[in-house]
Amino acid sequence: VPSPLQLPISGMTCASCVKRVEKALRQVPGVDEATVNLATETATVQAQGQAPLKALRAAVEKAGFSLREKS
Ligand code: 9UX
Repeated sequence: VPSPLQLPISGMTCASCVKRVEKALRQVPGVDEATVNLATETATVQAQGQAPLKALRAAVEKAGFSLREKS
């Protein structure tokens, strides 16, 4: 997965949601930084080498949100 990666996130409605998603993404191995824009519902993830999309998705879902594939 190329970095930085833009991930559309569904289900966030407040600043606390944003922080939860950022924290979850930052805990994925290989992720250097993750920031979430609530207005655009997009996470920007900086990762070294391969941060597997599967792991990023799992982290987002574990935090209680969902990830939409960009089509
Ligand atoms: Mo506040 Mo965000 O309950 O889910 S954390 S809306």
